[in-house]
Amino acid sequence: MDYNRIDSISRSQHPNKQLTDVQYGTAGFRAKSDLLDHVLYRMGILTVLRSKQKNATIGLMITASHNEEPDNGVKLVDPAGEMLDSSWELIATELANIPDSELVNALKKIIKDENINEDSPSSVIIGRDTRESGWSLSRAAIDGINAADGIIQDFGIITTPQLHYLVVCSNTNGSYGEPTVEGYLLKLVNALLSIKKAKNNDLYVGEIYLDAANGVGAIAAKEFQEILHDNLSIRIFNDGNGPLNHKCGADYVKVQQCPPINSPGKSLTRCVSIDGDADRVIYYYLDDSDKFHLLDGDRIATLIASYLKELVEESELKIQLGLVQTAYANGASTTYISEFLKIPVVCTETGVKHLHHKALEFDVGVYFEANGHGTVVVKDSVLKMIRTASQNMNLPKKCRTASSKLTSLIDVVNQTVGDALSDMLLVEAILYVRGWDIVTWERSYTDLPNRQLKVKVQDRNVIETTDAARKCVSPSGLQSKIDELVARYSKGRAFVRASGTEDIVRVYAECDSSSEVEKFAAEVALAVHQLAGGIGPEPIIPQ
Ligand code: G16
Repeated sequence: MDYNRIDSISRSQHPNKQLTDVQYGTAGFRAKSDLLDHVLYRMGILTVLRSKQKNATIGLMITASHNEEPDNGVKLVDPAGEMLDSSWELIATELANIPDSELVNALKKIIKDENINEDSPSSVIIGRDTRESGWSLSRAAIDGINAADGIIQDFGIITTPQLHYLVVCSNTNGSYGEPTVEGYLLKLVNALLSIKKAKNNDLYVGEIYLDAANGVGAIAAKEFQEILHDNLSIRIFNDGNGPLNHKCGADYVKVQQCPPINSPGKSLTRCVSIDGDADRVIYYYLDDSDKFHLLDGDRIATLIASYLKELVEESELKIQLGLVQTAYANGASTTYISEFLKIPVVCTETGVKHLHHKALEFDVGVYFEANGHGTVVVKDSVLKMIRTASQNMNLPKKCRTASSKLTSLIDVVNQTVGDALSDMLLVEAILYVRGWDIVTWERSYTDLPNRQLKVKVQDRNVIETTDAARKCVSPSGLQSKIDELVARYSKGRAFVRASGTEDIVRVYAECDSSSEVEKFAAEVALAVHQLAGGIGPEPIIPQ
């Protein structure tokens, strides 16, 4: 590599002004966009090194996902479509923060420590969401990739899950799918249409209203609609004419527990909200009395897992099914999964990178965060077994048919990462085959009332947790205060953790009383404010 060139471009065009340190968090770097130029240049170089080390294509996605427009960020994607390995997250953080004068030596050290052959080829796929700052940040990443002599495929504005799909297709010689956006759209739509033969079925009506968070998902949803024709009508709103993720999108609807701006007022309409880069999805509707009902990631996970379980049993194949959640999962969903569905369920830390890896331990692993981020992963050997069984004429017809239905269902899934639009098509497929409307779907269990709050503190890193974020070990005294509050509420549960995508501490509380849950959450938030260096006004406890 030409280190002089790397150094001179760094100093002249993408200097580290050392305004503030950035960290590779829950899903990459995320900060105000004007702090990120040098980070993107350096991540461009780092992806080239990672590509040389893995001898495979690496992905670089410029997005701040659910955050509002002034933020931006970057997620790096490893060869199998998974998030960057955690050991490289540390390398990335160090590289992003060092002064310009140390850049070349830091790169040489990475090459030595990681045993990278500088002469290996390298290839990087890049994409960005619709944020205005995305274009110049993508130029910075491209400068970094070029400076390190990497080969670039720039797909411009695409969704995060499309980028993950493209990386996997490139690394599997097309066996997962064609490495183009069109290949992605056709793969998912064809799989859906092999299941869904008509627009309506019993209570199921093939029409949904989609809140696209004014983000890139609106573009992808329009492309889906063009090839879905009238098999599914997607009525898109918040399609890019308003501010990104502002009073709309999956995160807003989930956390505020209310419809997004511009939502149709019609009762019992099946509505879907996705986030700014289209990797999260939740459903909601208003009932006859205009009461808001949320069907979040837990609900989507249970719908998918219960249908998969039914098909696995019918196929008589020996397949171990499992479900992965985080501490944010509603307690009622976890009880329903373990006691009614009788599917093994495990809890991991927040962040799809944690859930994805845990899900890979099952033959078929369904993972979902309550915020709507999730997918299904299937072991290659298991997929092969299912496909073979679907064509084995020696098996009873019932078993063959179930295997064949399993194959089609798995094809609707973007296994590479949580994908709002693929998940939405999967939900639509299951509701269709079951002949369910959204009310029937919701009947499976009743959520415990819950509330999430954000607390601003001087330094969110003072919050340290263990046990998949369910216990707080620092600052001292905070967990015992939380335990004391939890004990006051029937079916009470609460935890706090530092966000890895926003400069805040998150608070979650649930209990069996909707009239008390706001008070409960505010009390926990107040404890954080008092014991963890809160700034700004103290949370107000409702009377
Ligand atoms: C990212 C991660 C998710 C995580 C979310 C919130 O989502 O991919 O796994 O749940 O951040 O993380 P935190 O609570 O640490 O802020 P997205 O959609 O913003 O990329």
